[in-house]
Amino acid sequence: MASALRFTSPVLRASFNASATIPLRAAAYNGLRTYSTAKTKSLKDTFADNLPGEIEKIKKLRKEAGNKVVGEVTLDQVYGGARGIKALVWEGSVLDSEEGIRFRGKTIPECQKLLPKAAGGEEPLPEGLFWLLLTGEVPSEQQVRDLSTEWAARSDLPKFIEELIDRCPPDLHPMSQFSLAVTALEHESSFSKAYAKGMPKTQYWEHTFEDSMDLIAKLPGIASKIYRNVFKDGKVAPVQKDKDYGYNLASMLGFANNSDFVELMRLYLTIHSDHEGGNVSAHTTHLVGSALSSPMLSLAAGLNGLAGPLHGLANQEVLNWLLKMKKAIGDDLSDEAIKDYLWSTLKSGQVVPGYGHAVLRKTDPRYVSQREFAQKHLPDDPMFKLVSQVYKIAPGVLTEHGKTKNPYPNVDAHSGVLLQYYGLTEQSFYTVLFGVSRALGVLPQLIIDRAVGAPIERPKSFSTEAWAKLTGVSL
Ligand code: CMX
Repeated sequence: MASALRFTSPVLRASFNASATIPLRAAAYNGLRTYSTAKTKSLKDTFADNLPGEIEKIKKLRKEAGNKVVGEVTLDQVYGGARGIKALVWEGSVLDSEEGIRFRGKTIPECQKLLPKAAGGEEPLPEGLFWLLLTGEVPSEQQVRDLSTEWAARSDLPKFIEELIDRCPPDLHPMSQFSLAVTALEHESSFSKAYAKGMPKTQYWEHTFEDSMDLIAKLPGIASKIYRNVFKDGKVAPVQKDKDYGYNLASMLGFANNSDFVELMRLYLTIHSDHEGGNVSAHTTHLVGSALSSPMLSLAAGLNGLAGPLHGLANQEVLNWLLKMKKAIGDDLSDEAIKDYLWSTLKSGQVVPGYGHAVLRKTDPRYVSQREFAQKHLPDDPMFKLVSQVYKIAPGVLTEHGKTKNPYPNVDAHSGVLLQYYGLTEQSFYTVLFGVSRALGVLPQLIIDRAVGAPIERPKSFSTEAWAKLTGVSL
């Protein structure tokens, strides 16, 4: 494996060679010998080869512009959830308020076109998106196939993780079970073991890479074990080593016989992955990771944030809300009936789930891609018709309500309806699927953070008294 590398930096070369002798990592490679014989360049080699150039870019930028002022901060921003404060570096994606997300400069439709697909499939494979996020390059079909094989090969769950999930009470929310299992995977962390042995900083990224790959590989098994335990017979189908990540997730959940659901999983995992660095799950993973907590502990922290109803849990809330609406209005999908229900939600002091966004000021392109999927695969589904009617009416009602800065739907407004159509009707599980995908977005940045030596994060805080003094206000 090492002979295939072309490190230009002596530091990296030394780092790679030294870490190749670490038993845990060597064991990982022993189990993955097939990849070293692949004709195409591996993801790790691609990242390693690009790294010196990326580090140089950051050095140049900081040398030439380190003192430049990039914005100002108002007191309202400080008290308003740090909204819009430019304070983070996130390489994988940038969110534009009007246009939506771009992954390494590419829109969702561009990714749908450019990223490799499964044989016979039309949706992008999430493996390709992960590659793009980590390296900035669109992988070849073979590279994506190799990554599918690698993730399948790393997917076995330690027995104690399965037992841990088995011991959870079925009414412990699936997101708590998910976070618990990811935290417990710390036991397997290559990063933590190497750190305890005194690894040098130059090796941080490689162990973070290995942990991230293991973690991603194991998430479908963990998610499926939770799903099958809580809602089905507890039995999980084995991973098929020659299949892609989305297929295996669908299969382990128990939906492999529906090729449209498999396609939905591929799309779902791709579009929910990354949404720049400031959202709660991404920022939390990055923040906790900045303390050099392992990828397992960092991701678990991010998942706990994703489990909040204003963030990822909104996908469960949306379907609950839609079902309640359906019960209340029956088959009457008239504009008036929808409008009345929206107002009743708002007047009872609740938010309309799936609508609004901290950054976006237009319909979320992740909503649009799911809508297009529905138009293609389930145009006559009554719940899709309801979602479409809400899309027609809600922006007007929310505008009239006058509070939200963005009256348009976000990603969570659509996903539940697609899942329930294929029989995945258990809403409390939906955020777990979001979490599997989110790992594909936040872990590349954690690898990058460790590779470029990002420091521990530590913004400044003041008490209200001190802010008042700073702004010349007497309280
Ligand atoms: N329904 C009713 N009121 C809403 C609203 C909605 N969908 N969205 C925002 N508002 C309200 C806010 O609660 C806030 O009210 P107060 O002034 O009384 O506190 C006001 O409008 C201003 O909020 P904002 O600046 O437009 O939005 P924020 O950046 O503060 O919050 C978000 C963004 C997503 C939390 C908010 O729009 C919301 O609660 N939406 C519903 C929940 C949801 O769909 N979350 C998922 C987001 C996507 C994701 O992370 O997965």
